[in-house]
Amino acid sequence: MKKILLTGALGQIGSELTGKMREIYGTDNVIATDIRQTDSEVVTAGPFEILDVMDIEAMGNIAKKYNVDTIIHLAALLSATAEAKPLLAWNLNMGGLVNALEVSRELQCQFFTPSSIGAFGPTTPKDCTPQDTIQRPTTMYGVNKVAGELLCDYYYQKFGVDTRGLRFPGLISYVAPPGGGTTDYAVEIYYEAIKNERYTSYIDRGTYMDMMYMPDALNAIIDLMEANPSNLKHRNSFNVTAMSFEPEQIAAEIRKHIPAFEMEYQVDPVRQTIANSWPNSIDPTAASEEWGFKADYDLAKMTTDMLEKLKMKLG
Ligand code: VAH
Repeated sequence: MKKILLTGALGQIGSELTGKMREIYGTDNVIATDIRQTDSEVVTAGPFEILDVMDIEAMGNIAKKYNVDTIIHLAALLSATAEAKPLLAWNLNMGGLVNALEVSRELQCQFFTPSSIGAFGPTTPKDCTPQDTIQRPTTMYGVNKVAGELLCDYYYQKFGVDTRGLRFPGLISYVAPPGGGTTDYAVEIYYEAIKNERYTSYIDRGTYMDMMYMPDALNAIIDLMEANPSNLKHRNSFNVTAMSFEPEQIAAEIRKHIPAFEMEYQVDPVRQTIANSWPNSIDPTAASEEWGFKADYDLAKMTTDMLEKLKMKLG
């Protein structure tokens, strides 16, 4: 049975991936770590350790203590925060990654870390962006993601570490709010629609970005990590997406449930510039062909579920 260590387990992905992995692999086989502790089920329902991913010795000690064979490295700063604090982002996103890769190499662990559509830049083909194409991002986050993809491929080729990754689009979830991302508007809008029946978007109308509902993201991570390695022509990282939309489209979908919903715009130039540098839509064919990737949620199905779950969560 797998023994899995997650870093950044209290983040947007980790908050849900931890529970799902504990359901599949057994609670005691999934060790959650994060730099802070909360009263979340991630902490209270199974093995949890405080870990600063910049401390390679502490990471190695935890991995050896639980005899892990898989590392899911999620701890990182997202695009908007990284753009505000580029040096911190370089040090944390790259320093944490190389530490996790080194521990994986030493203990012969299977390894996963997410990349992002942020790994593409203004010179990348914007529509149906291919799996293999130009990657000249103009953000620190994008530089981190491209360097991370190359580093993970290097650790596979040079040291035989079974590294795998996914270029995630914007992820939408109702459990843990995202923090510091550019696509966060597509999460905030649902909360504001229920609380105030209105939302002021910091991303301009007409700005298309790839998105995915969290259940599809969790399934993609697990399916990729369980995939037969002999079928993988790529590893770091696979394009995956479920939909591409612009703010007016998600607003129109919400109005099917909340007819009075109103959308306004107060564009944030920093996050708009980041969004403009990313693709309008990416091509997930390689993921589908090599390990059977398939998304279940489109905008309509996601909106129905998000509003239903948030109405319960927000009471
Ligand atoms: C961000 N949610 O906005 C992340 C993600 C594609 C976007 O990488 O930074």
